[in-house]
This record gives sequence, structure tokens and C-alpha cells, in this order.
Amino acid sequence: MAAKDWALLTADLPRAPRAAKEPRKGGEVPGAGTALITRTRPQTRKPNMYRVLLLNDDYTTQEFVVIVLRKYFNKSVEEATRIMLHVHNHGVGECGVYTYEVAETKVTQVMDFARKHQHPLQCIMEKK
Ligand code: TYC
Repeated sequence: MAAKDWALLTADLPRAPRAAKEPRKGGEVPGAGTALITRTRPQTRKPNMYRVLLLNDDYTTQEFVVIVLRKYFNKSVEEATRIMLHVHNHGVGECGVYTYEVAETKVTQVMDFARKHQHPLQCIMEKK
């Protein structure tokens, strides 16, 4: 049968899906090859946040703790002194809240700095 006779004969019939030989050009067959994706999550997710905490001890000097808070947590002398005294009086206090990797880096930096200066200061992180 001639190709144009076949085309006329089958014009009204539902088409079988065409084999994918090459990438389909956009808009070539409206609706074909598309799927409705229902968004189940927002496009951006808020990261888990972690508190970095200092623990009190009887040996680390108050001056050293104020230096740590200024150096690693960008606190003013006044804010650093307030946090240090809070830790001194309550046993634990918050230096800041960060994403996991930033919090982990701060903890490591503070612990290394304290050991280097022979202070037993403890710095930890906890999930908010
Ligand atoms: N308690 C210490 C002292 O009296 C001071 C101190 C404060 C130590 C905070 C640790 O995280 C700390 N010398």
C-alpha cells in the first residue's frame, strides 16, 4: 500500500507511542512525554541548626574564656563577659547557633586553642 493511502486509512486511529529514537523536541507532541510532578517538599529546606556551648570548670581563667568568645564567636568584650559569667554561674552557656559544619569547626578550634594554652575548657555542640 502506498504511504499516503496508509496515512488516510489510519488518520483517525489512536496512535501507538512512538519508539524513542532521538530526544523529542519540546512542544513537538503536546502533552506527550510529560508527567505531573506533585511537589511534596518545599524547594528549600531549612538546615538543622546546632548550639555551640561552653562548659564551666574550676581551672580555666575567666580572661581566657572571654578571649575565646571574642576570637571564635565574634563577641564584644561586654557580650563575651556576660556569656562567660553566665557559664561560670550556671555551668553551661550558649556561644552561638550554626549549621552542622560551622558548629563542628568552632568546637574543634576552641578545643585545640584551649589545649594549646593548657586549659581544661570544654566546648560542645547540641542539635537545636
Ligand atoms: N569558673 C572559671 C573560674 O572561676 C571561669 C570559667 C568560666 C571557666 C566559663 C570556664 O566556660 C567557662 N576561673
